[in-house]
Amino acid sequence: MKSIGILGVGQAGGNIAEIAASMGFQTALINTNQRDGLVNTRVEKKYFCPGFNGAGQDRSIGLKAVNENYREIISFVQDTFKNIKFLFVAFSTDGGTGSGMSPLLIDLLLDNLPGINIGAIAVVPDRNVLAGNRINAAECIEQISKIDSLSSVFLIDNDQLRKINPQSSKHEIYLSSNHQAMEAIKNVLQVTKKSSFYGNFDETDLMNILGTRGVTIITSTAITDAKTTADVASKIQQSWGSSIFCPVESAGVIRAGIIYEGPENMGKLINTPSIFARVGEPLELFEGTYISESDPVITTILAGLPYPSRRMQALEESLEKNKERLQGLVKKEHTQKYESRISWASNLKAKPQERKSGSISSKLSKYQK
Ligand SMILES: Nc1nc2c(ncn2[C@@H]2O[C@H](COP(=O)(O)OP(=O)(O)OP(=O)(O)O)[C@@H](O)[C@H]2O)c(=O)[nH]1
Ligand SMILES: [Mg+2]
Repeated sequence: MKSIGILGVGQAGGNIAEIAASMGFQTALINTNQRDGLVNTRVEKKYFCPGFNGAGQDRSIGLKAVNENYREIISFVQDTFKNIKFLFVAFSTDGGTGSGMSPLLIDLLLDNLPGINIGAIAVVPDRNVLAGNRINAAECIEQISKIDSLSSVFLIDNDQLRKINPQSSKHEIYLSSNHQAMEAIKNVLQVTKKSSFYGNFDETDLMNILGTRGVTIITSTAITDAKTTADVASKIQQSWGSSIFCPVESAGVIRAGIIYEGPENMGKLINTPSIFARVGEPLELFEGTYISESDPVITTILAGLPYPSRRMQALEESLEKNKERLQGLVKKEHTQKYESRISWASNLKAKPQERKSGSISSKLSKYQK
């Protein structure tokens, strides 16, 4: 895991870095809030922006934190990660710290980490988040998508688990999504360490794929029950829609990897044209075949995909639908006041008695019989 580093920004980023640290990746985290970052005990290197106490879902505060501390942050990242080939910046798109800091931070790191590819692991929120979070996510993803030299962007879709488990707690969803996403990256990196008689998928192949600009996904599927090449292709295509990443929506894969692990006979059912029929054949394909007696599993990596516009539309739709109401809420914030209908009644309120001081002799004579 030494060649890939994970830099978490904000709470979600720190949690992803925590899992990555337990898997042996080099990790670090940045936050505007010490209390959030301190819980990620497995991440050894931490930078807390001085003078901040969280960003309270305000992206402009995250941005300010980078503006005020970018020199220290860049040196922190340069000093922390040693001999890595790839750095992933991990963050959620709908909070304030990670979402506000990461686009500018990534852009600055691209100029200051020569020879290291930079990618992103960005969390897209689930269906239950409110308008403010949706606005943050849309703004952040737009900014990320416009960064010129940025390599693979993995979009962790919290809604993928929410869909299947509407009753799950946030904590369960977060933990499981973080785990599945890092597990996917760890697995392909581990494959590059194996050797095969039939075709290796090596680290250069992986770095080639991950170095592609655009959205990347990694998915695995067991093909134990498959009988034909069409069965295998359909299993793989299903995995592109049901992984932890935003489902693949449209054609346009630029670089791809196909890794087969399992018995030799099942490997024969892999037919590249039918696998890519839906998304178009990539410019380059890197393959690996690892024969073993374990259950047959196919892992695919698709890179250079377009941003998922339907998924983003689902996120933005509820804002569009509620445009007037939301604009009304904002206006109301600054104009609203309460007028009491019983202001006349204030006069009824008891007034403190005034104590009039009289002379002693007049009081004495008042009681005289
Ligand atoms: N997958 C995943 N999503 C998370 C996790 N933690 C938070 N989220 C998502 O991130 C959003 C909240 O963002 P945070 O990462 O807590 O925000 P932050 O970057 O710390 O920014 P502020 O708290 O506003 O300072 C939630 O609505 C979720 O969508 C996590 O560990 N895993
Ligand atoms: Mg936070």
